[in-house]
Amino acid sequence: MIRAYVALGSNLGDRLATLESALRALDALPGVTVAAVSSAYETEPWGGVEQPRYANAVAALDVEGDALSLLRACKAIERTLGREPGVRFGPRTIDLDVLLFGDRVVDSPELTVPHPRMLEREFVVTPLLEIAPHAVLPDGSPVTAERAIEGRITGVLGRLSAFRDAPRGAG
Ligand code: PH2
Ligand code: MG
Ligand code: MG
Repeated sequence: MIRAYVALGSNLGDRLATLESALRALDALPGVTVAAVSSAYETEPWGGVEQPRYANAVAALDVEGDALSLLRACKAIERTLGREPGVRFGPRTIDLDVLLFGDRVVDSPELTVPHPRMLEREFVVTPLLEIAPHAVLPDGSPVTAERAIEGRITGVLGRLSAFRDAPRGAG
């Protein structure tokens, strides 16, 4: 079993309802259990495109399987929840990004893990450290907020009800 971390983001439609739906869909995947979920944060859009603020969160998953399968399942959930193709770094109904997959390094055309820009983004690092204060990168270095100056947090939207009582058993 591998502990993975996935970042969730939404800035179109009912953002919190979409994050909840994504968490339920992740937990419903065979071999995937949502083990913990951060608070939902409201964040400044990063990436140079004029767009609404995001709701962002991070989930800890216990996964039986490989990183590429998890990525593909995330893409399928994005489509199911109504994500449509759009501009790079532009607005989206739902975005699911694999941040960490145990201590694995993945460098393929389809997937790069650890997520290459995660440490620069407050909307990733703060929720990650909320649920995993001792998170480390595959090289053993700790995840810290020092460099997390993009995509700043402007407020806390609250806990997501779907998994409010996390941590949950893996059974
Ligand atoms: N996602 C993007 C582009 N910009 N900004 C914030 N604050 N949060 C995001 O999740 C985000 C973003 C594309 O994936
Ligand atoms: Mg993203
Ligand atoms: Mg993405």
